[in-house]
Amino acid sequence: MDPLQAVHLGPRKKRPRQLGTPVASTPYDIRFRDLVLFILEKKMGTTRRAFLMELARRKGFRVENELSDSVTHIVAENNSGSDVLEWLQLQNIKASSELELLDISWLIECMGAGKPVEMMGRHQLVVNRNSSPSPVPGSQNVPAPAVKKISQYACQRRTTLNNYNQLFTDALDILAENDELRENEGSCLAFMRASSVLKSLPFPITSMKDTEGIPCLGDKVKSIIEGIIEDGESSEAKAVLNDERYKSFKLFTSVFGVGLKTAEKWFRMGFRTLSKIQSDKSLRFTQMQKAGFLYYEDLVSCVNRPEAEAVSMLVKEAVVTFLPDALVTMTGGFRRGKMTGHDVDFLITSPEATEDEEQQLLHKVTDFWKQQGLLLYCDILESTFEKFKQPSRKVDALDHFQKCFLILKLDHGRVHSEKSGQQEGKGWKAIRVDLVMCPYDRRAFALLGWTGSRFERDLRRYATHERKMMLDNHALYDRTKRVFLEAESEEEIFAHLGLDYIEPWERNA
Ligand code: 8GT
Ligand code: MN
Repeated sequence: MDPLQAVHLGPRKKRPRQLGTPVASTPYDIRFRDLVLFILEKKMGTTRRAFLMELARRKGFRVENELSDSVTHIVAENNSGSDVLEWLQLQNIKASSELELLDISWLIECMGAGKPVEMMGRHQLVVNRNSSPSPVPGSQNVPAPAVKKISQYACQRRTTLNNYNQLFTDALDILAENDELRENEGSCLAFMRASSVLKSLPFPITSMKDTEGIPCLGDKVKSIIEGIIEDGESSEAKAVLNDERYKSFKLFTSVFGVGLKTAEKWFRMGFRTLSKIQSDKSLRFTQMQKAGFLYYEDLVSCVNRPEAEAVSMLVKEAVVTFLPDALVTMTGGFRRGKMTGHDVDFLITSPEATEDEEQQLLHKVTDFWKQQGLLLYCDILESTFEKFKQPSRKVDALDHFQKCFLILKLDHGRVHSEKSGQQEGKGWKAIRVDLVMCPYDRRAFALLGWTGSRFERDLRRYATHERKMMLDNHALYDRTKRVFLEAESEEEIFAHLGLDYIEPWERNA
């Protein structure tokens, strides 16, 4: 039965006893002793509240009539987190950081399941600190910051693409990038972590008071935030954007196949433009760089979602021709819900394939495209995967699966875009595509790794420092028990690590 219906249409008979009677008198057995609920009457009304309390108690939940210290979960309807905090403040109650503020949808789902269901981001009430009330004289101050302590690890935060602090994170990302190319690792990491934590906040920062209690914000970062609050822009980031070296590195590394080393060399040689580099007779380019220059315009214009979907069809069609049971999953930024990307990433695995068939697939698929004239560039890296190797200790170590880095020719005709009639020009677009082939029993680890962002690095860091485990794209190893922990899904990996599951679209850290 639809749990919503169960609540809305169910019997609304009044409880025989008065509200306010001690909970001990409840006639129902308490089955879930870890949670103590309190249902807020505000905006819900007495009748509906009484009904929900009765229903929850009947299902074995402990529900308090009055708010007390023992309450662990406050459930509210049509209230924001700030509304609830305001109400608590008026009651002279200090909200502890342990207290969960949840929307009624969570309770309704619990009623449907007959037990507590996992609290997801959509259930949690958002506290907008800017709208939180000023302290009432004489009352205890409700702590202004978000009710739950923000973790220093991205894998314990939910980071959607809805970034309230882009003004700050754009500046911090530029500063991180500048430090990366100057090989200032410590400073780069500090800016990246700060940017990442700000991306997870459910409210915009408007004053320095808002930054209190947020981890990963050092003095340098705070002074940058302060500058942006005062001037509406960051003078530090602006200086970087005007810096010769930074501008050249950005330009040079925008060519496929050009990394920091090559960019550094060209900069030192005095180059400042791509055209001068391309026409210089003394320079030698790799095959990758040649392709990078050849398809430059297409590759710098980002891949959009209709194009990514069209590539997905192309990949699936080719893969199942050779391995009908193969599973093809789009990973990377597109799996996290991004609307654009610099490439399209896919993970391929097959439950039935022999090792030989597995090894042959990427070769067969790319040969197939070559025959059709769709393969503009191809570089296959063979697998160096070893079954019993312990996961790498390095957070950004590359994986050992067989993979290929490609540029494919995508015909406009294959793209189902809103903007139809884009038939001018050459009729196709060059697209960067990465394919990874992994053994079937490692697919959950590979998927988690290739879904990416900072999230993945923090997951590994968390495993190492908080769980004495080692995680990489291939496996999870428990150092205390000295065993490999297997997983059929990403959910199982989170569970092994004792973490709440975070959906791919909440991993945009
Ligand atoms: P994008 O939208 O710019 O394409 O961003 P993205 O999709 O998030 O990043 P990506 O560079 O395309 O890589 C996808 C994820 O795969 C990243 O998180 C990256 O860390 C991860 N990844 C691995 N192994 C490897 C590898 O060997 N090469 C590359 N390029 N990425 C890898 O786990
Ligand atoms: Mn990608």
